[in-house]
Amino acid sequence: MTLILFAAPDLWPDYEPHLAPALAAAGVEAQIVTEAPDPAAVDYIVYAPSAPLQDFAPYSGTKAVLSLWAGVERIVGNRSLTQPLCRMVDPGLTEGMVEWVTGHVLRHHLGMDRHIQNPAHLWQPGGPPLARARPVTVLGVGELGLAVARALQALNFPVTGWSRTAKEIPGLSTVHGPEGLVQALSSAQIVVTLLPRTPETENILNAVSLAHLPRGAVIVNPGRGALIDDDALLAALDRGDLAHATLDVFRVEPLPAGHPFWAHPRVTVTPHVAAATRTSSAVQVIAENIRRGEAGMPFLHLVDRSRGY
Ligand code: NDP
Ligand code: OXD
Repeated sequence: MTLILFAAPDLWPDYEPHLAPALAAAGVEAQIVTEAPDPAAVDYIVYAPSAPLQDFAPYSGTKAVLSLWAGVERIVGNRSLTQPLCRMVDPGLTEGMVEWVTGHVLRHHLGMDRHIQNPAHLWQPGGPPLARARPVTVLGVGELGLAVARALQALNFPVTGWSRTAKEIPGLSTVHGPEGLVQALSSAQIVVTLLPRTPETENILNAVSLAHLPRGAVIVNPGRGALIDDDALLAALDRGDLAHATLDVFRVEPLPAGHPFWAHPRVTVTPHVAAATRTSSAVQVIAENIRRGEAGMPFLHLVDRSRGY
């Protein structure tokens, strides 16, 4: 079977030493290539959105496209892509996301900035409440949101999770749908957005929904930039309705120089670094999916085109 990697050229040296052994360990005999003179003979495409490939039609014999990214909004609507599309669910990526979110939530919960940025060397007594008194809402309780919710719960934050469909998750308070969103935001002092970008989630945090948050709430967005209406967010920050927004993802990346987020005193910009796909664990996921494909078993992490994630 032939596998082709379509990604930025600098990713190949990362993947090459790991992919072949992972496939061999999964019992799959593979020829790994970066160029295909006969696209119809390619069995699997490992794909990152940074790759120039946009026309999947010539890959008529391809059994699956395996995304290196968790978020698939840049590829899911591609009409030439008729092959099954699997997104990345990588334990290493999840671990990274848990660390990033926990760090940024703790920064705001503990009020760390007050002491780190203290040029006048003021002695500022008064500590934060315990985490048990700081309700957190996680928008999206899929692979990443649920792991984040569990980590925050382990620190005693009361966590509410919001999803599209109703969920019974032991020990986690969950709500769903539009009414659930109002409920989830109304009590949240910190909101973490881990939703995919779809037509339904675009601008889910807008002037109306943001107004449900208690004054002084904080937003931490490692999901996608388009989940938030930028202007509504800036207005809420300027009024002091929101205390801070920590943003990892943006409508345009890199965030253009001069964008108001860069200089806003209540915004922290991080450059889409919340959680990277980790080569050593991701190749295991790819190999397992190819093993399944070759054995005629259903693929893991299949994207539902109608939902967009
Ligand atoms: P999943 O598909 O596992 O989870 C998505 C969650 O969002 C599910 O709980 C789903 O609900 C919920 N959801 C989707 N649409 C709606 C809606 N309309 N209303 C309410 N809830 C909705 O995705 P992951 O957890 O793996 O990833 C989430 C996102 O994180 C990715 O799509 C990507 O954008 C982002 N990401 C960012 C990274 C970074 O470095 N900044 C790295 C990796 C991912 P339900 O359970 O009902 O289906
Ligand atoms: C992803 C991301 O979706 O890095 O994997 O944002």
